[in-house]
Amino acid sequence: MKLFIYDHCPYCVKARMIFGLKNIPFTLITLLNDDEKTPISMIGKKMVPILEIESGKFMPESMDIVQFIDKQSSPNLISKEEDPSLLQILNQARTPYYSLVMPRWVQSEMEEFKTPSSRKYFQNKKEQMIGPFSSALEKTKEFKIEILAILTEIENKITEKNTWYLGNQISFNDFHLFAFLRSLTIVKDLSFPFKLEKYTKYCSEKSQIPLSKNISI
Ligand SMILES: N[C@@H](CCC(=O)N[C@@H](CS)C(=O)NCC(=O)O)C(=O)O
Repeated sequence: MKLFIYDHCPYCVKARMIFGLKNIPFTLITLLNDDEKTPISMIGKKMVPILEIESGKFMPESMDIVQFIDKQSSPNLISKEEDPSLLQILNQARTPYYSLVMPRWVQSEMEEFKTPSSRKYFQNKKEQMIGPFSSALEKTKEFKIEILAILTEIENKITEKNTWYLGNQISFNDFHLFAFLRSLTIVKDLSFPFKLEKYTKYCSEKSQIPLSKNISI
């Protein structure tokens, strides 16, 4: 099976996680960010992740991919349980989160940004969402303070002896939370609270997804 992704994409992290957790071999293909033709030819729109189940048979939507792959082999690992209060926190974090990560993603060495046109495409598109990247970078200090308050709120919801968000059972919560945390690992000098730091490293190891490299801004 082939999984088409962007390295920065948190939804792609969710889809990648299930392969690593279940140790299922797959081919990871990173598309250029300005390649509209390939995803549109597969699923009719420009969106990743896309799973190619077999030649010419495609599946979009991260959590559908997670459930599909989980069902392919026993044991089925994933509980569909979602904590509404966690989802609410992650949703409320959108402005500081995107403002911190987007201007950094585009300056990173991630494969989807290896051409000038792919970087330009991303910046044009996402500046319509969050405003000029230069302004977001100037407000780094304020956004870090906001995101640290959010991380502390999440820190207070997890218990040190638990492996996963809900305890010993991995659930949808872990996909949403690790995808969010992994993105933030690109931000220089943003230290996570103790339990979250441990949790992030654990998820990275179990799902075989490296954390992002800090970039120097
Ligand atoms: N609901 C979809 C959302 C996927 C999504 O929004 N992917 C983003 C990348 S993070 C995308 O492909 N956006 C189009 C673009 O960046 O041009 C899922 O869960 O897979």
